[in-house]
Amino acid sequence: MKCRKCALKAAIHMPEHHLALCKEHYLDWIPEQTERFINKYDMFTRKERILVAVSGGKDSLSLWDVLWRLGYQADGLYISLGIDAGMHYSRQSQAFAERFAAQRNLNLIVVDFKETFGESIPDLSLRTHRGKGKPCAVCGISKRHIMNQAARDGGYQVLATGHNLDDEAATLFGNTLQWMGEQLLRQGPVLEAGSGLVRKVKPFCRFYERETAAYALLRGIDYVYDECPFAAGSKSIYYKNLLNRLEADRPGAKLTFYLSFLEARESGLFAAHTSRETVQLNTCPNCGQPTTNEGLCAFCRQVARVQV
Ligand code: Q46
Ligand code: ZN
Ligand code: ZN
Repeated sequence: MKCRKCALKAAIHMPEHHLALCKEHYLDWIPEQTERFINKYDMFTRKERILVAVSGGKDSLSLWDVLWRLGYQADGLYISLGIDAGMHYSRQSQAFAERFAAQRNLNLIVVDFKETFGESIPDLSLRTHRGKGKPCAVCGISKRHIMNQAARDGGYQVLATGHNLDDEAATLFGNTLQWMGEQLLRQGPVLEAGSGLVRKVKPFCRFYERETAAYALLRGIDYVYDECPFAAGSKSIYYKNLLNRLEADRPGAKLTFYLSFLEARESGLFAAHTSRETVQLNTCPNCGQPTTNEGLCAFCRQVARVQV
């Protein structure tokens, strides 16, 4: 197959877009498309400061690379979770994030969870959940808390994450299976700022995972290949596998699923939830972040249970 633009041998074929491109044109296409999505969804401008949450994986590092190439003011944030039993996942992924930033002379903020809060995420989870289950619930609350805190402390207007279309379609599928109206209303390329929460954006939400992986590979970005060891057996991976089977039979199905959802949401399908969405937010007396709780926010309660 030949490149649509120059007739050289194609490096990637994207049947869902009826498009094949050579390496050079693919490495131009991804930033062009990213810029188009940034503008289409009013994500941010070149005057705003962006904090990119990087995990050391292909999506977040590729996103940071693309924003850097496009001339945006983007710094990185790496949260070391202390998931180091066996394969040293956290140490490995931090090394990839640091190497990436050093190669490009970019600013990477590192928050070491254990150093800051006294326990690694798995240890905190063991204590607060009495050893049951995985640390993902504790991890999720903690990452959201730290990302918002770091963005506020650093004066960033926007927090960008590397979620791709496969991630978004799997989340959408899970939310749809249970018709979770509020979650559906909040899911999208942009979650506006409000009540102490900075704007959150997902500039890669329309790229398939194989497209971000191809970008990282062709750009020579080194990233951590292994997933977090606690990801195995998750619902999200199960949904991704189901959707991959659908996509294999019907190329473009995931993209249609996600884009049709955005259109439906835009035209008010979940609008009934808007009024219920205006929940009273309080300020956590410990960290100053917004919370629906009276008193300490969920994160500070979690940490407080360990510190007593
Ligand atoms: S939540 Fe769970 Fe992830 Fe945290 S413990 Fe690992 S798998 S990193 S996205
Ligand atoms: Zn070409
Ligand atoms: Zn708090």
